[in-house]
Amino acid sequence: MKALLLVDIQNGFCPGGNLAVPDGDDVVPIANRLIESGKYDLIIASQDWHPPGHGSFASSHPGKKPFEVGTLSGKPQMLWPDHCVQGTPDAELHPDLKMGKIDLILQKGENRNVDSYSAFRDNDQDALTGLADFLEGQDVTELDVCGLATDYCVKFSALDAIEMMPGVRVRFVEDASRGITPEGVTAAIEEMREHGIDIVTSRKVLEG
Ligand code: VGL
Ligand code: ZN
Repeated sequence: MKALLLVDIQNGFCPGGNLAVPDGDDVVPIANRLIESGKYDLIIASQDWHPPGHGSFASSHPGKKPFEVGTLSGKPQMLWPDHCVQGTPDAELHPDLKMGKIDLILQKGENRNVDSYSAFRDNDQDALTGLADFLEGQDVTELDVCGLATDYCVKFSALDAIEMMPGVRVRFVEDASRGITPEGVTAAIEEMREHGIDIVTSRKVLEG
């Protein structure tokens, strides 16, 4: 079985959102082509889904500003603007995303004491979302990962996929993804490549 994981393609990470990724909405038409390609048996979308006052928000840390590093549950934590708060428009998947063919929407980041970049488990690598068991239960052997943001949630999801599901071929679809900073994207791609993740274009996926 082949699966597609669409990471956090939400208003909050698109222009106008609270944690806008440059050109984040450019991934939407490309993701839609992948969704409608008929190449996938299973399509999963993750959704960053924070309670108000989440510990990753700079506003929860007196004196701290967004994009400074703070501490969360004793560990260094990048502090973000308030974003993707449960039930707000910022947290909704992008309205142009073809939702009809998405089989599962997986919400993450609900525990206010730990951030959860990966769609598989929280940043402490402690609490699992159940995604690995779900994919293995569906006999998924190939997983393509794309979305927002390359240097955070996409990278950590792809790395967890390869670590938690040995034997599954994992690919990162580069043009269906955007990152927060160019340096972050370059480093993330290198790190994914080093861990055995194939870096591909949507064109290659669609032609393959
Ligand atoms: C993300 C920062 C904070 C992401 C989520 O989806 O990449 N980044 N929360
Ligand atoms: Zn978040």
